[in-house]
Amino acid sequence: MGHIIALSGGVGGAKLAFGLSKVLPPEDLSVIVNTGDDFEHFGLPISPDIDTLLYTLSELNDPGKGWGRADETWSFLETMKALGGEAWFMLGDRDLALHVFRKTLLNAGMTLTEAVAVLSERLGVRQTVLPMSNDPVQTMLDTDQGLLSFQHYFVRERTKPKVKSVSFSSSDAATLSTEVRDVFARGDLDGVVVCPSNPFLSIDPLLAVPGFQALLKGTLAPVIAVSPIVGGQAIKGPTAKMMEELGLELSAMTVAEKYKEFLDGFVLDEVDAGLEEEVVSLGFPVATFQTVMKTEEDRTQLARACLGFLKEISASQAP
Ligand code: FO1
Repeated sequence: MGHIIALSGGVGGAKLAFGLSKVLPPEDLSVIVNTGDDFEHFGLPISPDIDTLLYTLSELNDPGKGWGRADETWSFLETMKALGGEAWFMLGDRDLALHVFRKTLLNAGMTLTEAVAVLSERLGVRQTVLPMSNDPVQTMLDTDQGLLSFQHYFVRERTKPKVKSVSFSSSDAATLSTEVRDVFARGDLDGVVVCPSNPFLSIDPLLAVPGFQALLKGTLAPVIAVSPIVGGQAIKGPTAKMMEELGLELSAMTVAEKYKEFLDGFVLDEVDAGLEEEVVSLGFPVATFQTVMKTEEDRTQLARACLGFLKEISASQAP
């Protein structure tokens, strides 16, 4: 197998990226990550999904929460609370050091991609973790309580506001980084896997960066996606509530339709085998695997299955 690109949001996507990291040589995996959830807090740039990938791939992550570090302490947050400062966003002490360090790298003139490369190296991550763009793109939710940025909606307001629409501020002005272009241009690129992340909150920001969809449509390597919706239920996060509010059918078929322009294959969970015919009618092959990843074994098994599916698609497309 040559090089593989994974597209990921935070916790759900990181599970499959972790599985891929266990079955591929580290130099053969690049993960392009959503930065629409990024925001500034206490004057620090926070990149939650990038950090979830860094902590997951370095195995420093808190497996319970899925984000943040396992060996965390909370003195900073407790002190902030005691002072009457903002304490709704759980910044752990060790995590805080990473944010401060990232800020010093950015202040020194590095792009976000360069700063993430330094953080990867320091944390012992040997795979390539790439922000979707070096330019700021913010996921904004128009809700019954006004316009909210992602972390304000998701963490501060605990997804309670009713979502009317989702948009990505400044996405028109964002550009693809050289590193993202380069990884798609690799001659040994053997596949792209859209991880089971929220299509509307985690993958759409990537697709909103001008030129990103053209990379997915233009690559000769097969592009597959793993459904984050299993049995009509979202695996994680606010997907289900939000899709309902936006009037979208909570089905893997909605996801397949959304991605159909650039897909060469779609992965359904075993429980959704009944949808196979309907998805195939969109014009690409469908594979049915166990996609719910509770254990490390589940993650590596799904990763292997996805790589096998990519190989099958490539073989069927060969002249
Ligand atoms: N998610 C929460 O639900 N509550 C938090 O307080 C929180 C803090 C946090 C701090 C650093 C970090 O890297 C991630 C953090 N997350 C938190 C996760 C974050 O909101 C992610 O954007 C979501 O999990 C969506 O991917």
